[in-house]
Amino acid sequence: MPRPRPAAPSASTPAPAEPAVTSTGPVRLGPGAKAALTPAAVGLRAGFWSTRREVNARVSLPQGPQLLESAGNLHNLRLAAGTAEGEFRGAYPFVDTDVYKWLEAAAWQLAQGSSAELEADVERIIALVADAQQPDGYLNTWFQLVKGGERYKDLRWGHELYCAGHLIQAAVAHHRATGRPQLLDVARKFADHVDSVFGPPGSGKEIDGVDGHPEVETALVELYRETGERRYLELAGYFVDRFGHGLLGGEAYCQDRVPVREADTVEGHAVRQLYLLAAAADLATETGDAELRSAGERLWRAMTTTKTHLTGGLGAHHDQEDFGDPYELPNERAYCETCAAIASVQWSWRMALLTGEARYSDLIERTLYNGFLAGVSLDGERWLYVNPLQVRDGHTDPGGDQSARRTRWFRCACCPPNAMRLLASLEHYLASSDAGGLQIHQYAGGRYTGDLDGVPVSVEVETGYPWQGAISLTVGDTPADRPWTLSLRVPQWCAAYRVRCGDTEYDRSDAPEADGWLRLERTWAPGDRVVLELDLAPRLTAADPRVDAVRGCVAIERGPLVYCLEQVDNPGGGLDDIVLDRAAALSVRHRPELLGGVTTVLATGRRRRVPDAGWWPYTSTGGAAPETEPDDAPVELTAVPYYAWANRQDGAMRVWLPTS
Ligand code: FUB
Ligand code: ZN
Repeated sequence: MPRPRPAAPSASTPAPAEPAVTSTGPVRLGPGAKAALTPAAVGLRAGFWSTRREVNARVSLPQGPQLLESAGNLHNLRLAAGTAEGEFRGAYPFVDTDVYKWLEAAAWQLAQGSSAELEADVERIIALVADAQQPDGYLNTWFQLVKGGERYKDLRWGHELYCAGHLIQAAVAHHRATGRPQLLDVARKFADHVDSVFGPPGSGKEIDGVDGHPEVETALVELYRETGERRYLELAGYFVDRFGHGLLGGEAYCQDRVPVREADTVEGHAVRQLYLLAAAADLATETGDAELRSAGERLWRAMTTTKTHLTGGLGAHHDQEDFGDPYELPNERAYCETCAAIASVQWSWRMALLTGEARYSDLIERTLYNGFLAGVSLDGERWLYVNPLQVRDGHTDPGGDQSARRTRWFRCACCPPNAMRLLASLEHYLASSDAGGLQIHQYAGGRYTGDLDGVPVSVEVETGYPWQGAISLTVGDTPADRPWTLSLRVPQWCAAYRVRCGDTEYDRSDAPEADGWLRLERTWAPGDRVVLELDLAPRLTAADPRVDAVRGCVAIERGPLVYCLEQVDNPGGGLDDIVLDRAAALSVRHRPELLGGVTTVLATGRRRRVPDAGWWPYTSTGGAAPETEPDDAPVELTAVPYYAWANRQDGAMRVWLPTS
C-alpha cells in the first residue's frame, strides 16, 4: 500500500543541520571515536574543483531523475508500491542503488544551498522509495517483483544488503543536509529488519551471513553515528568479521577467502574489497580496534605498492572486476572502474582521519585528479565505467559498459550516480582539524574552517592549483591568545617547494616538515598570510621494473596530474609508433581555450621507423636489443591531462610512452 506522502517541499533553503565548523559530509565521527582528525568544513569558492562541482550541480544532478525514469528504476519503485503496472525493468538486482546514490548526491548538493527544483525531485523520489518499502522494512524491487518475494536466498549475488547500504547512506545524507526524517525513517526500518534477521550463531537470528557485495557495513556505522544507536555499529562489526569464513563459498571475488584481520593483500572484486576496508576503518575509528587498524594500514600499503595504477585507478582485470596480481598493471586492458576510484577515496579518507597520516591524502589527490575525474566528461553528461591507460591505434571498441568511449548511461549504471555523490560531497574530503589545529589535505579555493575544542579557526585559500603551484592562505577566525598549528600537506610528488609565513621563509631543506605535513605553529592573528609554492615542473615517471606492461616506458606528470597523449593533438601518424626522447626538455603551455582550460606539456619524440613486418610481428634478435630504430626527425608531442581525455573526437590515447 502506498504510504502517506512526506511533507511537501518548500522552496526555501533547508536549514543546515549543524554548525559550520564541522563538515556536512559522509563521515561524521561518533562520540568517543578514536580518530586522530575530524573532517573540517570547507566552502569551495573558485577554481578547479569548484568548476567540476558546478557542472555536477548544473548538469549531472538535474538530469538524474529523467535518466532514472528512462532506465526504469523509478518505474520499478512504482511497481513495487502497486501504483503502476508493467514489467520490472533493468538487468541487475541492484538497480535500486542508482536511485539511492542519486538521492545521496542530491542531498549533499542541497547541503550547499537551495534549489527548489532539486528539492522537489528529492522529495518526490523519497516518496517513491517509501511507498515501495514492505511493511516489515524490507525493500528491494528485484526480489519483490522478479523473485516473487524471495529474500536472502542468494547472498553471494543478490545485493540485498548492498542495496540497504546505499539506501542508508542516502538517508543519512538527506537527514544531515535537511534535518528531515522521511528517508531516515525508511532506512532505519530496513536496518532494523536486517538486524532482526542477521546475526552470529547462537544469537537466535535466522541467518548467519554476509552480502557478497560489502557496502551495508560502512552505511551501518554511519547510521550509528547519525542516530546514536549502538546496535547498528555492532551489526556492522559482525558483518565485517564474518567475511572470510566461507559463508559465501570462500571466494576472493566476494571477499570471503580470508578474514580482513588476517589478509595480507587486497584481492578480488576491487569495489567490494574497498568498501569492506572502508567499513573496517570506520570500525577501528569508533571502537579503537587496533587489529583492524593495522590490517587497514597493511592492506593499504600492499595496494599502493603493488596494485595501483599511476592514475590511482584500481582493478587490473576486466574478468571479475578483480584487483589482479602484484605488479599486474596493464594499460589497454586496465579496468580501473570509476566506482573503485571513488571507493578508494572513501577508504583512504577514513584512514587519514583515523591515523592523521598525510600519505592517505596523497593517494586521494592522485585518485581525484586522475583515476576518478577521467570517469566524468567535461560537460557532465557522459561517463566512463572503465578507465584504461591506453587506447591503441585501430582500436575496435566493444561498446556497452566496458567501452573506452564516453557513454550517456550504462546497463550497469553504478558509476555515474556514484561520481555525482562524490563530487557533491567533495568538500568533505579536503580538510580536517584536531585540538591542536587545522590540516589542509587538498588545495582548492575557498574557506576552510576547523574546530579546536569548540574554538573555530579558519583560513581563506586562494590558488590556481593544479595549474599554478602558489597557494595563499589567509587566517580568518583565530583565538587571540592561543597558538595553533596550520598543517599543509606537502604532496608526495613534490620535489621542491618554498613557504613564506610572515617574515620567515623556508624551503624543503629547512622547513618544519615531517611525514608529509608542513606544520606551522603560531599565535595567529586575523589577516596573517602563508604562501606555499609547490614546484610544478613537469616530470617523467618510471614504474617499478616488475610492472611488465610499462617496462622501458615513462609517463609525463605535472603536479598532481597524470598526462596522456591523444591522437587529436598528435597528428601525422599513430600513437603506438611514438618514442619519447627522455633527454629532451619538457615545457608547458597553458591553453585556456582547450578542454575547459588546461596546461599542456610539450615533449619531444620520434616516430619509430616501422620495419617491414614480414609475415608476422616477431623477429629473431640474434642477441641484440629487440628495439626498432626511431626515425630521425623529431616531433613535438602535446600531452593533455588524463582526466580530460575522450572529450573530443574518438582516437588513440596513451599514458605510458616508450623511451629512446
Ligand atoms: O555489483 C554492484 C556494482 O556493479 C559494483 O560495485 C560494480 O563493480 C559493478 O559490478
Ligand atoms: Zn561503477
